[in-house]
Order: sequence, then structure tokens, then C-alpha cells
Amino acid sequence: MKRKNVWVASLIAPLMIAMLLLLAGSPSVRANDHSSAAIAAVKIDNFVFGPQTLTVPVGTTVTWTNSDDIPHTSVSTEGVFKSKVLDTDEKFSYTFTKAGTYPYYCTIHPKMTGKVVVQ
Ligand SMILES: [Cu+2]
Repeated sequence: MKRKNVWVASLIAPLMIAMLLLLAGSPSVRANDHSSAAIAAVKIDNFVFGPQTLTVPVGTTVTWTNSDDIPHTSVSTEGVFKSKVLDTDEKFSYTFTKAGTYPYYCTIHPKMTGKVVVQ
């Protein structure tokens, strides 16, 4: 009997440790989601950045996704960020760490413009 209990304990102890680690880990993951890990998306489709003006809090990572069937870019007018040429379904992300207005355009089709307002 005693020997069996030891065997069970040796099996349970690592499980308990794993569960404690999981429990300890989850609050920090949640805290990150609420503090600095804000995300926002711009969809490129039919030669349009949507939404054309995106307003986000400081610290937000904005991801542009090219949903069009031709290549586009997302390039800051003031040189703050610059994507490579995005083929269909390719993405580009930039994290805005300072408040301000960030106009951008597509270098292949300069009439395509948008802006990100960070506040
Ligand atoms: Cu374009």
C-alpha cells in the first residue's frame, strides 16, 4: 500500500507543478493584452485602405493586410514606416509608440492614401 502511494505521489507532483505554472502564467498574459498589446487592422482591398483613417491608442500594433489581387505597399509619408511590396494576403505590421497623425500611401499607386491617428 505504502509503495503504491509513493508511486501516485511521484506522478501527481509534476502535474501539480505544471498546473501551478499554468495558473501563475495566465494572469501576466492577460495583463499584456490589456496594457501594451493593443492591435488594429487595415485591410487593403480594391485600391483602398480601410478604414482610411484609423484612430488607435499609443502602443497599438497596426497590421495592414493586402486583400486585393494586385500588389500594394503601405509607406509612411514622413518615413516613419515602410512595408515591402505586399502580394495578395501578405501582411505588414508597425507598432505606434508616439502620439501623432501618420499619413501613408501606396508607393505603387500614390493616389491610395490613408492615415493612422495615434492618441
Ligand atoms: Cu497600391
